[in-house]
Amino acid sequence: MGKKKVRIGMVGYKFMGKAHSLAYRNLPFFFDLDAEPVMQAIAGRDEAGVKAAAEKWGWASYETDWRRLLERDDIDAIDIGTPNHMHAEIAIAAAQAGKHVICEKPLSMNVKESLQMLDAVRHAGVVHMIGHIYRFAPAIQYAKKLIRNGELGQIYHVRAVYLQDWIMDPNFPLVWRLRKDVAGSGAHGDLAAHIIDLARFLVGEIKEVTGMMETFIKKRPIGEMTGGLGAAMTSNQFGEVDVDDAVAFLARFEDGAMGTFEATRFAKGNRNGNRIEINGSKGSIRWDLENMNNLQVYLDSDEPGMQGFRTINCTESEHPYASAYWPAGHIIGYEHTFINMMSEFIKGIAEGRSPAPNFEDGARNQCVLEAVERSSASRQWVNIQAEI
Ligand code: 4PW
Repeated sequence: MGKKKVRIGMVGYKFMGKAHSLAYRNLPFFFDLDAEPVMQAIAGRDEAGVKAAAEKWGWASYETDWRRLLERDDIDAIDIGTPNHMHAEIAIAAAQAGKHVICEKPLSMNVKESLQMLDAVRHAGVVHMIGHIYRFAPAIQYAKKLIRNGELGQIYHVRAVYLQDWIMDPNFPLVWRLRKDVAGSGAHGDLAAHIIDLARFLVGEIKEVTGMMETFIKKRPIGEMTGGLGAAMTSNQFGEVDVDDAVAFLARFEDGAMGTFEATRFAKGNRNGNRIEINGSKGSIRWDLENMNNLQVYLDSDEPGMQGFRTINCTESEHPYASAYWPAGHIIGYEHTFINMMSEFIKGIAEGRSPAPNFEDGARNQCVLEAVERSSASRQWVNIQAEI
């Protein structure tokens, strides 16, 4: 009997469309699963653009309206790689049409929408996932294993930053990622959402937060994203930036740990500096995306005189996902985190369960995001009210 086919309909063909397409295409190269993805159709509004993407990346067909993907009975799962304001509408409609869904982060524009999305996928009984890819780095998975096995002891500190610098030029245009009506927030939903996810994955739920948000450049020329994190001006007019350029917040975790989080697009020289450090009663770990195969580990149990942070290259068979690729020491990169995530999505569909991180994780994450926004406005600590 042949493998079960999971026929994918992808919405969006820019940065995330490309990353997800590559993952579906390469997945069978590296993972021998009971099911395999079929790149059935990709959707986007601009016909020339979406047609070119379909041809280049190997999609069997294309649509210029995502709703057509839901009407087609040769599509099993919808992959949402659009700007954030479209996530809820597409995900809810997909679930109602009986399609499994994977959605880029942040899950939606606010907690209300995220809860509606969670409700829709639960009600329809479809498999759901959210694209927090950094969990799928072997080093992060291994850190989780160390923490779960108690190697770090009781966790006291989580210190996480996500630093970028691609919008620091005051003439960098006002693209969708800088518009509240399309993105919901700025560095907060785009970057802080990732480090919140890493912290939730590695340490647990956040109980309360206090934060601040800042917009350093308040007006920018109108423009649009051109792919990746590139952009072009489309007019000489200026518009108001109504999202944050940077956010910082303190957090208390349910198990007593304290956390500091910072996400910014104004940290010169940091192209994609996603870093986390966790300190426990018996040890610590440090991870940096720009060196993503390495995990730094300190363990008290090391012999006196030999104690210190050691650097583990997480490419051995003990490191989750690593052995799907190359022999030890043959490193992997950013795109492999997408392949690892898609392997879980396809496996989840074959087995009829929603792997983590799923819409519940997305909704819990959104509760933290929204609490930080409320705290920044009120200058108060805010409890996380997760009605999930
Ligand atoms: O994962 C990151 C995003 O959340 C990406 O690598 C780039 O920065 C694009 O958006 C954010």
